[in-house]
Amino acid sequence: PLDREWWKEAVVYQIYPRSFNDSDGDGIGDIPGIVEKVDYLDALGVDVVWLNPVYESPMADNGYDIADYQSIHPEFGTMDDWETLLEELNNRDIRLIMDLVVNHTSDEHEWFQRSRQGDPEYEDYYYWREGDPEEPPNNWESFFGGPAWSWDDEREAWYLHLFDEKQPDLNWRNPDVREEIHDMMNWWLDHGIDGFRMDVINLISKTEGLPDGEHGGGEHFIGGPQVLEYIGEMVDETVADHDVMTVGEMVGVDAERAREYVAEGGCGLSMLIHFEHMGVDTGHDKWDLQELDLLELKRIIGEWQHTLADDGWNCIYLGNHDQPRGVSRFGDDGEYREESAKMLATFQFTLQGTPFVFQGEEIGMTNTTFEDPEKIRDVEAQNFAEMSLADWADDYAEDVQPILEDMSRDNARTPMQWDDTEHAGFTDGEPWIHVNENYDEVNVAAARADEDSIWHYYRELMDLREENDIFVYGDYETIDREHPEVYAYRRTLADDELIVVCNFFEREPQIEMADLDADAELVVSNYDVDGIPEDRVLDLRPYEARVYRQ
Ligand code: TEU
Repeated sequence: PLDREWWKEAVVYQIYPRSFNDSDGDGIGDIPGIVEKVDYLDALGVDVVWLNPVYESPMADNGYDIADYQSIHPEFGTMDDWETLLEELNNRDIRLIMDLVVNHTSDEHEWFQRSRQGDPEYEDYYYWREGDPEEPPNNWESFFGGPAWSWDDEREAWYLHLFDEKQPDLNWRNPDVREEIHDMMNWWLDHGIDGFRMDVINLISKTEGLPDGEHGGGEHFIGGPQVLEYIGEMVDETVADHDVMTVGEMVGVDAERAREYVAEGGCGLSMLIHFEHMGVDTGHDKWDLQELDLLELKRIIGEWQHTLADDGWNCIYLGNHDQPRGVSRFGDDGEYREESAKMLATFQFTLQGTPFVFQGEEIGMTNTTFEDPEKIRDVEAQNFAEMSLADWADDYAEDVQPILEDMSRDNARTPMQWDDTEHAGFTDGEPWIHVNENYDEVNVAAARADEDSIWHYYRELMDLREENDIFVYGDYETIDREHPEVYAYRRTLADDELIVVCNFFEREPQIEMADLDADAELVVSNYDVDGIPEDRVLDLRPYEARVYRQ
């Protein structure tokens, strides 16, 4: 019997609220703007919305710096607006999961304000170290570049921040901190949400004494000594009695490690967002873009598919608000934009796991341009540009701009392209970040009007997945692992079988599919396909994808 769960069968749609739809003309997307689009989400056919942070925040990291976990930032609306959103989604059988950001708060959170004043109740809510204001307490580095410590003049001490200096890390060793967080989570659960996406949740435990480390100190805070205990306790105290989904975002986790979080006997999460496949086209760091290593992609995906096959569950994504646009990165955003976006969607929807679709993917939104550094919005990209120009780059346009155009998180954060009117129909005001120039061609209205569009292709995949258990639950097996251009695999469930063939390149490779039946049924493809050749050698066109059933 299948180990059924609604969240295994669901398709999750990620909304980055700042860039989704602006209802009041201030140029910033908001919750009433999402409410205006619930029928859109329903028409697309998604089952769950994951909402990026909408809480009170000074917005140093677009809401991942939270000043109050139990209120909505006025730019996004009110708690009443949020209630309306939940109700309107639920009326359409769409569930809602919220972003839980508890590795750190904003420095403007009341806890930090009191902590920096030395209030005895709060003094140990964060990691403070006294000492020489010229020399940080250890050599840990921030994910956004530079040291992970800042000096606070008020408390006259250093505080730890693994991200921006406005994102101090919470001290999870302190039981009061953990209890506050559990209470807050229960408050949201009482409001009727269907789960959490847990931001960098495997960073919450740090090695006692905060010693120096190698490589920026990661070994002392990635999957730290008590991380399983803290997450397990959090699960027990909050979600355990609710039928909800929990998605841990985890840096530096491989499939074997993942079992400790999502498999039987682990700490109880439903699935996790890992980063392994985000490295298949980069070199020494995220900014160093290389050609896609398809064999490496097969190795990583295969490893995760096998390791979590019968115990645990995968989350399948190719892009989100922290990554460049999937079609620009793994496909082609020029001549073969439509074909490659459909191929990537085919791939995503035919692996075992829950697909996470990031807003705009369903219309093949692409990376954008940064010819003027004034267009940069993201703190990580800003730091990168500044540090590059200080360290090694001679010229912004020549050295920095091309890298940002490939890899900046802002690529994913340009406004959702609804139609071909001004600002792509996103706002009546001035958008907080520029709209991608291609909005007159790439937009929802055009995509919905064209039966062959990427949008309709996503719809078709969602129907297939809903109607056929094999898409969700079938076992996975790689075919022709060494083929350098084509990623092919088999899914099996009882005597049902799918054969998936994806060409990841513009080149036109052949692949021999010895096990393909002469009368296999073509279930879906991004091209018109003739019958199966007698010798079983398939000639594939640029970015061609086919799914057969036999
Ligand atoms: O991201 C975690 C994370 O590791 C990323 O910051 C990653 O290092 C970076 O984006 C690579 O470019 C989460 C959120 O998704 C992200 O938006 C936040 O900035 C970050 O945590 C801090 O809360």
